[in-house]
Amino acid sequence: MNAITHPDLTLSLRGEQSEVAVVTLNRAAKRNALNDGLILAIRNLFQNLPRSVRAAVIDGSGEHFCAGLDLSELSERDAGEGVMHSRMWHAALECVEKGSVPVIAALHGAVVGGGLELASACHIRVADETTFYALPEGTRGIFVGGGGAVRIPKLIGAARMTDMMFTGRVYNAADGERIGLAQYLVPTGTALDKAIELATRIATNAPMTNYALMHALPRIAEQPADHGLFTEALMASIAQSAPEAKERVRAFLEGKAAKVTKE
Ligand code: 1HE
Repeated sequence: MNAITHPDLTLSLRGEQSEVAVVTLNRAAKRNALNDGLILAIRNLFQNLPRSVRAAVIDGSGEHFCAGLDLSELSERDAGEGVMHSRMWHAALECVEKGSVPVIAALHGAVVGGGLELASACHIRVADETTFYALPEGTRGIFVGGGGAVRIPKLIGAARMTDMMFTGRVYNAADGERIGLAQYLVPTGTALDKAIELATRIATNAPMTNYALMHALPRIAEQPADHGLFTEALMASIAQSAPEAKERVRAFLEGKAAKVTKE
């Protein structure tokens, strides 16, 4: 075990240049419920990914991706500690969403509560047919605290999230993809392979393009249109002036780069 791993959070490097990190929640006996140690380990790992890594995948061991907050720790906290706890989750998931590399969630089984909050901090979600989504916080007398109130409405709209929390509604894999909880729906048992395939492809992009997608696009989307258009112009200019961008465009003009083709 090196300094960035934890008994419940394993890291394996894939690809010819170790460019893809596969991060696995490894607490299957508790359905990968996220206790404080695991949340701090996620933060530490995403802050300290090896330099070779250009894209990452998060998956869960066992039958489920993640059962959310470890409820056995909840009763120990008073109100002030609850605020600090939620802020700890925010800091950790911020390291996933606005860290150094794009992150893909490979989903199966339960993606519930804080598990959905973790998945929604990733840039792409790939779900297999066993996946189901819920926010049981509503029926457990609590509220989301891991950034879900900010990120989940951006995926599915506030109305659907409100319904999920009011009623305990569970979305299956097909409906989850239809409403935007996942961008890909794949056969049972293949989410990790698909996520690694996507990560491997994303790792070949120009780093400045990936950086712009992770750090500029979400901010532009929250800016007033006039500010967003201005930020877009700055970001576009920075990205296209990188030597790698010029090489890629030249390769296309010389007939050496792939065309866009129908699937
Ligand atoms: C847990 C947790 C957990 C399982 N905290 N221990 N999340 C929830 O409300 C979801 C609660 N979990 C479930 O509904 C189910 O466990 C699952 C649908 C995810 C899986 O069902 P199943 O039948 O495969 O497993 P199980 O038998 O329910 O659970 C196996 C063990 O994991 C069992 O412990 P054991 O010692 O009796 O074997 C469970 O107690 C344990 N376990 N889930 C603690 N969540 C930042 S705020 C976020 C707020 C939230 O995320 S609230 C939503 C919490």
